[in-house]
Amino acid sequence: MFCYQCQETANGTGCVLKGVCGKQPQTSEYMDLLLAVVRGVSVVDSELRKAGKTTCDCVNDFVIDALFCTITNANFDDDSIAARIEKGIEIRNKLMAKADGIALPDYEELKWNGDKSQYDKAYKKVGVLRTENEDIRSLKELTVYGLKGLAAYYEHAARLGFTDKELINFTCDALATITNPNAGQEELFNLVLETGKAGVKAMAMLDEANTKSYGNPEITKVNIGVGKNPGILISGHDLHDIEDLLKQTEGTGIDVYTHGEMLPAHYYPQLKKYKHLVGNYGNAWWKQREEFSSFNGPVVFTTNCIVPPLANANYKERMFTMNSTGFPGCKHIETGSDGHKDFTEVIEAARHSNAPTEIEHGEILGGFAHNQVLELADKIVEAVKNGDIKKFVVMAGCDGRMKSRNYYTDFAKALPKDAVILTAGCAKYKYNKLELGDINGIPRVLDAGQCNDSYSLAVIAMKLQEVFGLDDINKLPIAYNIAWYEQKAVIVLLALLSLGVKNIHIGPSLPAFLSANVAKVLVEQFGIAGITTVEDDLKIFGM
Ligand code: FSO
Ligand code: SF4
Repeated sequence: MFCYQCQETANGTGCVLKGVCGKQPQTSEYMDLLLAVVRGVSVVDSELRKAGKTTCDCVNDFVIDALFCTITNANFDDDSIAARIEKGIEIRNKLMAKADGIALPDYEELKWNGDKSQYDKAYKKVGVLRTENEDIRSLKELTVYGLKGLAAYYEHAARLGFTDKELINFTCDALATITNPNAGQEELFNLVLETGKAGVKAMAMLDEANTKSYGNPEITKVNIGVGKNPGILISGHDLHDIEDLLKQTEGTGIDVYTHGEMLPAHYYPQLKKYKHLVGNYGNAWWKQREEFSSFNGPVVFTTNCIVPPLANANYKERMFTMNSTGFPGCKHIETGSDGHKDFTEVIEAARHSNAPTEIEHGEILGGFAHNQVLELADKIVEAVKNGDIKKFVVMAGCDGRMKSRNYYTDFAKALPKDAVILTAGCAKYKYNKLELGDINGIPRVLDAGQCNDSYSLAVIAMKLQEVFGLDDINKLPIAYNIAWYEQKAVIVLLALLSLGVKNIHIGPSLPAFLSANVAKVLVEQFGIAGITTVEDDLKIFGM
């Protein structure tokens, strides 16, 4: 196996024996094959469209789901990945039959017949290392990781009825380009930037889907303690799933708690109205082994990030996966033909569970997505004009288990009192329980929501640019100190670059998949940088 798609990759270079995330070599190899099949489907889809022929709607869901299921910590279930490979081969062959008369390129991705007995040989030709030139490999992988993030956001929006065929076509065309062994550096670099633009579109679509379905997020205090009823813990990013769960648990005497990235569900009027959505239990994804043990009730994963439970984990039996996620031995809840899920089994498991064990007490504040912040715009602009707020620091992105991430807690604590943190994603758990106070009633940590709500932060920045009459978004008093872990953070980064944001610092380490030359171009063109020490970085950011 070879995988270097996430921040925790072994030795900062690549996982080769087993994933630090727990991914087994065979799972990694199946994923390489699945990605090759997705590329094959995309090449034919792209060629058919170029020739003015119709393709097949089956491409849409297949490509999105397959990309999503290869994101870090989403799926550890080889059988479910193998099933996707088989489905993809069928789709590719169906498309190839339609391409009769079109000269298709001579790619490995169009030749493999999907023979399961050949998996262990076939993956070698199509994995990440198939591209020898490390700069070309870097640009291709940067594109595909961005597309994985895009696919995740697309899927959530699609489940709420929002789709965009242009985004699907872009995804397939981009995958077709990276399939070409002769694609050049310039073409691929432009593709990376185009992927960022498509990312903005996908994030805007998800923002529209979430807010049209559940209302605009509003300032909300979220309980972090527990009640006396048994509970169901729901993690991940899919708001459609939590709505289904809230509807089905209403009046049952079972409470619903959010975990990790599901915390922002509390900010939406049409979700917070459910009285039995009682709180957020625990922290970011990587603390789940302890927190799921003490939660006592069933846990449902709507998306990544799954940490493989230890062999003696007391919660494996009560762990359920959904959508693109999977874990061997865990129950997978399918989406029904009406687009909804049936949580009967989860509810039944909750009935036989004890109430959660309290691990902390109090409240956290959030709900500062663009609409809410723009309602406070006058107050914010006044505070900036009179010097009470001197700097905004975007600290969006991911949390993770590496000790080096304590930097972000220290950085938040060390910020001058006239700085405000704008956050989104699970990175916030590094500082959202600190008492950082407020400036003229404006909290010093403004949480917009999930990682996709980084879009909200961009909207806020563009609004401030307009209010202050600036010709360049980079003239705003905003610093970007972003933490990354997996591929959704990649599309967030590419999206910010495509909006013209410069001098973004990313940590706790730079991606292993950026070759020295690609990193150099990003530094020269966009001012991308890593992190150093809290003290030095504060100086670099002019604080
Ligand atoms: Fe965190 Fe996991 Fe949202 Fe990621 S939960 S790490 S960036 O999936 O997607 O922020
Ligand atoms: Fe390693 Fe990250 Fe890939 Fe897992 S996702 S195998 S930790 S690089």
